[in-house]
Amino acid sequence: MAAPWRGVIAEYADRLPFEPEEHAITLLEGGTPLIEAPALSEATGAEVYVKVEGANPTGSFKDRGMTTAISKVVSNGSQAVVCASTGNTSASAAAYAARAGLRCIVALPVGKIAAGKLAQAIVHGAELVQVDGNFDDCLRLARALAHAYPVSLVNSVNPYRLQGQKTAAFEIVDALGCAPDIHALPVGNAGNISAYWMGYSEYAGMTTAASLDHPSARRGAVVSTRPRMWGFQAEGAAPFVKDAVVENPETIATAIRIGNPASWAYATAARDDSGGLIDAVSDADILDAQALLASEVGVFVEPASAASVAGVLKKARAGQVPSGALIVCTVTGNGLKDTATALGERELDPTTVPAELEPAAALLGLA
Ligand code: AN7
Repeated sequence: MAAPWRGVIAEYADRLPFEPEEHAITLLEGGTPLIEAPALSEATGAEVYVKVEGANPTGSFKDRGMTTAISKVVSNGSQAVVCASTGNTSASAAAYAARAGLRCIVALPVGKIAAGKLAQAIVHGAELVQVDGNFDDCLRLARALAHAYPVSLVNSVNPYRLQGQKTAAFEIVDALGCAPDIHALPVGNAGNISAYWMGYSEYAGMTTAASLDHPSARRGAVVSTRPRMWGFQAEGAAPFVKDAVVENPETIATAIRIGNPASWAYATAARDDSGGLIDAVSDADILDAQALLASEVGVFVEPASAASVAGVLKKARAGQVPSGALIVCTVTGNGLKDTATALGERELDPTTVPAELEPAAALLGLA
């Protein structure tokens, strides 16, 4: 039997900037499923897999970067952390801070957080500040608090966040035995696309703009190729596509409702150095992709997560997906975080019958 998964810091210790004596704050994040998606392969003429990051302890990819960021905060002796969030960062920060016994302050855009994520922050004991503004305003506030007071910022501008998040690329190469031809993922604050590119590059023996100056980043090559990075934003929150800050971002995919991405330069480098692209998808396409993932692939993701799949389907419709290409789509967060959006206009009151065979069978059309 394979050894039990130990969390990303222990699993990739030789590639992360931690010393053996540093204590890892972990909830055994990572080691998430990489699932073949025949329905997507059929729709695109490619070979498509989904990396299911909703299987992480708090239900999103943020846990990979939070184990590293919070572990460093603890090593450095800080007692409190702060973050801005569209929901998943705060859920993850709250859980890891609770585990570490730290105070956790989160700044959230009022009224724009999915209910499940808000519940997570509250239940894990975070201190919430609702901001009358959007995520970009929240991040400005969080940075200012961390600058002026003894609290550590754990947004992805903290370099240890991207260090942890790069492990998802390692897992994909470890599972496939090679790098994919194309890696697709949603883009919000643009940390994750930068982190994946760093991970793929390190396995290929190369460094990137986002790499830390640490010897672990320069170990030998494991594979010789890297994927093209395909990032997808929501049309109403697409600063990369417009090549300008979006002052009032709007999308049903609240997780990526971000108009001024913090990792703008790293993500631009990831896109260009990989020969990739960052495009936008409509809210309608996002919801269609979310429904298709649920009904045909068997994976329930939150709306923002479906942007990666919506983007690949859009490119396939435009004839821009190379036939037979090996494609991995990261689906970043769990669908249970935002059931209201997923249910939308659907019928929620199935007909009631007595618990008896005949009426039930008749109703189901089985009789
Ligand atoms: C499900 O939680 O920014 O491009 O504050 O929750 O690395 O920002 C979340 C982002 C994609 C975008 N999918 O990733 C936050 C936050 C989901 C997300 C993204 C987010 P980045």
